[in-house]
Amino acid sequence: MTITITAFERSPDRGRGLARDMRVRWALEEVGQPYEVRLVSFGAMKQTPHLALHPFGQIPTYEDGDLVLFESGAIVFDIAERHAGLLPDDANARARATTWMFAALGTVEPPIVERSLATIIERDKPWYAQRLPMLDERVRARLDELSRRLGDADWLDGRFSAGDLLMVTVLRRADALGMLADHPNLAAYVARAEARPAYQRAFEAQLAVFTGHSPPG
Ligand code: GTB
Repeated sequence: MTITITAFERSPDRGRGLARDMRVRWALEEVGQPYEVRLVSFGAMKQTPHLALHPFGQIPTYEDGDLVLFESGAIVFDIAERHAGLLPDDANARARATTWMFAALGTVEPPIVERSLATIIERDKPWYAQRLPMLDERVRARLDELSRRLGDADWLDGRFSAGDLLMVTVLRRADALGMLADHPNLAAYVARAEARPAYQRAFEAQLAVFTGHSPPG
């Protein structure tokens, strides 16, 4: 049974790989699992067939035989648990990699998403100009802390793991806001991850949805 995921029929990011199907595609590419993509419109996302897969009417979803999952973090975790390549075998190293997965989604992603949404949703509100510096500061503080911890290491804890995969997808959203410029080690970390062949295959596949051209190969 082929794995099927869902993604935006028309992603508002215009193929920049910022929507959360990107992390699922990338995880599947890292572990060498083929997958199919069902594209959904904003309307279809909120209707019964899709709501049966995703209670909140969002993408991505993940179907593998009888198994249906939503929440990109849980999907990446399940892929990493079932297939070699994204989590270390050693129990302690595995727990640390899992910790970085939670840190990416629970601690680093929220201020970046809030900052990102403010520019989209609140730009015309009277409080926008006053609120923006506070939102920027929250992102900057997290990036400072993460940058200090990463230092000059290639990855967050030894070898590349699902923790790095999620963290990089989160940082790419900060990069799209121009917020990695003050943290060259984080920018280099993102570039290192983006150079991975699995990342590039995933990126090309989601870009092909936007351009309408098949990905190379
Ligand atoms: N916590 C969930 C998860 O991790 O899977 C969040 C899923 C989620 O937010 N999905 C978004 C969605 O379906 C798409 S990724 N939104 C439609 C809706 O809620 O009605 C978020 C996203 C959207 C657009 C950009 N962009 O244009 O840059 C980036 C990220």
